Amino acid sequence: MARKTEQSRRLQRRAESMIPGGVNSPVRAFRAVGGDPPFIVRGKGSHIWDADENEYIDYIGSWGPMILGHAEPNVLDAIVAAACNGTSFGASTASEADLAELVIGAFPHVQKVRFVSSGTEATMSAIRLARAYTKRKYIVKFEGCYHGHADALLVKAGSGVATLGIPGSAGVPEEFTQFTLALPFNNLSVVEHAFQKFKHQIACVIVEPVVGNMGCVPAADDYLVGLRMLTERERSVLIFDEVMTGFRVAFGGAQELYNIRPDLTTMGKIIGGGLPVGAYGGPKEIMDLVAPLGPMYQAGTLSGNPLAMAAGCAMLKQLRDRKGEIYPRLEKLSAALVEGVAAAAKDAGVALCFNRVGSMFTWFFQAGPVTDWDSASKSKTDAFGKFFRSMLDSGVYLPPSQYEAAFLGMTHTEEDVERTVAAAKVAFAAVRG
Ligand code: KE4
Repeated sequence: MARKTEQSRRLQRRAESMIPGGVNSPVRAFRAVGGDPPFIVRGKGSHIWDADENEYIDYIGSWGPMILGHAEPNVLDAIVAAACNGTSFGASTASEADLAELVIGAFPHVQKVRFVSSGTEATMSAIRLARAYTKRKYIVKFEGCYHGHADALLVKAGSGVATLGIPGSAGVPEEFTQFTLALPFNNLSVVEHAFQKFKHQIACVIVEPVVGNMGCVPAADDYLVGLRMLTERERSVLIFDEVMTGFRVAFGGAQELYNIRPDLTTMGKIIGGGLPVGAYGGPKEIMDLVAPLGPMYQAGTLSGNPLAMAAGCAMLKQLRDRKGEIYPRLEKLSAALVEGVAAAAKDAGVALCFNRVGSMFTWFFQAGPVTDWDSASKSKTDAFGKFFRSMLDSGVYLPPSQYEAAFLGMTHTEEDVERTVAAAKVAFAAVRG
């Protein structure tokens, strides 16, 4: 039965008249997959419903935060209780240290943490802090990694290695990216080369320790260890951008999973329980440079907002208290889902590979392997678009881009997985056309 879309189309037209593209974040506009985006009216557990009363199994989960499912009762209760006391004071509340304690308890390499309102603010601030700490200008990021939309990070990789970043967005002057090196991911020799070329000038290396933003791409064996050794030797700050991986791939994030000590860690998504929270943290030696203690300035009207802190605390307390149950369950059900769909592709003769770390994963429409942006970008995005639209019509809501990670949460069920694999069989037939 064709999915009804009349109400969502009406809402899209209304939104477009007042909001660029009708969306407050570009990926939501479905430009990469075509068709009209459903307007969501509610979520519960692993399911969401749109304005035309279509029901979907949701594998976006707000791009990561919904690891315990939508409308999680403890998170809702915490938000309501906090809201009854007021929504924001611009003054300190105990809830900020409550959340800080939970974050630091999960991330032993974080001695102090500062809360902001988005992952973008977290990474922007961490980079400023790394520059303040090292008194150096250059930064290294990797192709296919996304760390939010701060000017210095909106760069296209330069051609060849160790060339300076080229602005990746209108409105970003080349002066703002002239100190940004955009290098291929999963290649240590180009990082070594950059440190030789810019000796004692590189303030930090920022990396998604499991990349989610070119689709899910894990680090090659010893890659993260290699980055740690190089940055240690060169006295450059290693920043693990754990906005997506924090509390996702393990309770203590990728740094727990791979047993690597970064210098600074950025977080977001899950730590806000679905409300706007970002964070950056690390050793006191570095964090005490942050105003008002030190000379590195960063501020925010709604930083540490009491409702967001309450939601984050309710989320992290459950992950802490149930981690022995939660992470093995996510691992098991995610493996069943990802491998079930891959088997359906094989049966249908559709070229597909996948990467998965815990409950974040991506199916790539190509034979693979996908280990960096160069290989990821060889995916057949038209085939992905056909797959995506067929899955949506079957009631399965996937990230609307080949180059995004999907997420499974604690409220997804074996029945959800069975229905998703069944829908994939239909979708692969559509892809085969
Ligand atoms: P926000 O500013 O969107 O809260 O966080 C930026 C960010 C930083 N670091 C990593 C590793 C991230 O994945 C993100 C944001 N992730 C995207 C998903 N690809 C958010 C979705 C969107 O842009 O709408």
